[in-house]
Amino acid sequence: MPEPGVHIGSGKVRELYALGEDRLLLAASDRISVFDVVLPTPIPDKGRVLTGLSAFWFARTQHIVPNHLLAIRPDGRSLECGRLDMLPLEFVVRGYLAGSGWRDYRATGAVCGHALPPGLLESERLPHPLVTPATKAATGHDENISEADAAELVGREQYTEAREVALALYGFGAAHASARGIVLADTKFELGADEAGRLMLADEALTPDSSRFWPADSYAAGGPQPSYDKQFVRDWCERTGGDKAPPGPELPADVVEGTRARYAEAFELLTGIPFARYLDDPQVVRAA
Ligand code: PZK
Repeated sequence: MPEPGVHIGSGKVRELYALGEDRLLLAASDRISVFDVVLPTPIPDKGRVLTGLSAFWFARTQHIVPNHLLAIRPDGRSLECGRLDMLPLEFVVRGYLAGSGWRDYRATGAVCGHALPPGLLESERLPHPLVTPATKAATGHDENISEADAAELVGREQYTEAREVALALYGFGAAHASARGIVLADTKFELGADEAGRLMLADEALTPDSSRFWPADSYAAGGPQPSYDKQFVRDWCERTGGDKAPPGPELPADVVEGTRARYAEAFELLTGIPFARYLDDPQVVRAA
């Protein structure tokens, strides 16, 4: 096994290691978070699904923006990446009215300062996708900011380029997903600059952990939509009660298996590649 490198960061379900000066290792665990709480029961191969999907999208969006991916490790759950100067922003792109966007709209008639027509329904498709940037809070939750403030934070020119990239990536991902029976409701991107100052896509991209995926066949505006990947877990948590406070509940085997199957199915629908082939050889997602 190669050097894991020096541990330099933890996300809720991922770890970040330094590989020398200018490379990083992004490792995705099998942990799952529901209602913002990481559960004690892992979903086997979830980290591989997310890593494989990210690598799939990185390989297919290079015409929109270059990215930090250097290599997929043979374990299928970790990516070697170029170290970038990260923009201190998350680029959230919303194509549908869901989550905090819906709550914001119901309260104010706008989403993060973007005024919208009256009478839109929960989960309705927006007239056009919106970019709603957020600052990455060191601890706790990300804070939505206006596009004007985001532009001030990173400079107007860099902001304008990054928001166009985010919209193009969303458009590409949403069209690809839609042709395969999945609605990409919204997603978030993280971008950085390489040593030459070129904008690069980083982090994970267009995965279930960074996006809202809905099954297209049951989509109907006018209420909340089931999550493609986490709905079994959410339903079970709701049924068995609990206060959504940490530590979350242990999951029963049938919920684990059902959820694992949903992740594998999302991988197969989006990539067109049998998940077993990815497990056998993770490099299969890199071929165009
Ligand atoms: C970077 N994160 C977030 C993700 C964590 C933390 N290519 C890059 N260059 C420099 N920094 C980062 C990246 C990327 N990607 C990403 N923090 C820094 C993050 C996963 C796990 F602990």
